[in-house]
Amino acid sequence: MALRWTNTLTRDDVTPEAVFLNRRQILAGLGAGAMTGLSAPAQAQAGLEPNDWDDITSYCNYYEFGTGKSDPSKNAHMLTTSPWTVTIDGLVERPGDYALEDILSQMTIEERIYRFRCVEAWSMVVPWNGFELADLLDLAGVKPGANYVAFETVYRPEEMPGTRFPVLDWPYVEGLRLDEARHPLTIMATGLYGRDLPNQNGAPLRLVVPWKYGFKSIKSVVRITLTEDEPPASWNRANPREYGFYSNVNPNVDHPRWSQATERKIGAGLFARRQPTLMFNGYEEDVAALYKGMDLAEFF
Ligand SMILES: Nc1nc2c(c(=O)[nH]1)N[C@H]1C(S)=C(S)[C@@H](COP(=O)(O)O)O[C@H]1N2
Ligand SMILES: [Mo]
Repeated sequence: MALRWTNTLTRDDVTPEAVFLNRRQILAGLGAGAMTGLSAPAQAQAGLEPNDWDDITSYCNYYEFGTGKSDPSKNAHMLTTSPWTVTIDGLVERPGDYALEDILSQMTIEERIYRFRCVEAWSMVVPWNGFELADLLDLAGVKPGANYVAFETVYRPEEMPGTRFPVLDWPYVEGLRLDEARHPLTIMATGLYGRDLPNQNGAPLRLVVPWKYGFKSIKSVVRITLTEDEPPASWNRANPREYGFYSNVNPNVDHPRWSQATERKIGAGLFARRQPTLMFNGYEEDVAALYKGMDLAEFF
């Protein structure tokens, strides 16, 4: 589909100064080298050695391709990821169908090494490549009155064998509060280890929110809608008692069926010690202010 907007903005025009400074401060807190986007304490935490390519691309959750951890790596090649269009609509100044290549030409792709915590008490550390969601929101121009960002995954039954089963309501949907969406740790990932994102990991464009459980990080995004009210989220809708809208990693709030206090790092070996799970997945210093005054046992 054709691009329905044009603009001559540069990155400096579309990046509000506050977000830009915030990113600089975060980067300034880093140890030598990599642009990981982590605060110094988050980076210093143990176990931030990235998982290897094979673990990251063969142990996946992408139910549209089956519910087994290895199903996505076997089936996701069926998904056509080019050309790709993202519809951005709702409370935005420039709604429309944005061709992915046009989006990418305006974004700065960085590497971010994030811990990724999954609700079933396993974790990985993933070197993503991507851009900040805030920059994409600025491209579309968020209107006053928008409080939330809703996301939708592509739904193509003929390419997605797992959608024959009513495990979830398809298409997969997720949502963030606008301030969570604009946080500099929140990225849209387009790659892994400097290579194109494999389909099983959500090609060509997926959300990564490193302080929340994995299911928040919706894959293969085709629609982003700015809304006034809290949008639906697939796992919350399927089982609201077990999965809240916020889905922040919180070792103090157990899942009804398992403890959330520790995690097993994938690839660390069968006999490796479980690691204590950190509040907000280790990003507490960066994100705790977003939830000041909220009862996180109620808003889980
Ligand atoms: N569209 C879609 N997005 C999804 C999922 C899914 O089933 N469908 N699974 C979620 C869950 S439960 C997790 S843990 C992460 C896994 O991401 P990864 O396979 O890249 O590790 O993707 C999330 N995004
Ligand atoms: Mo998950």
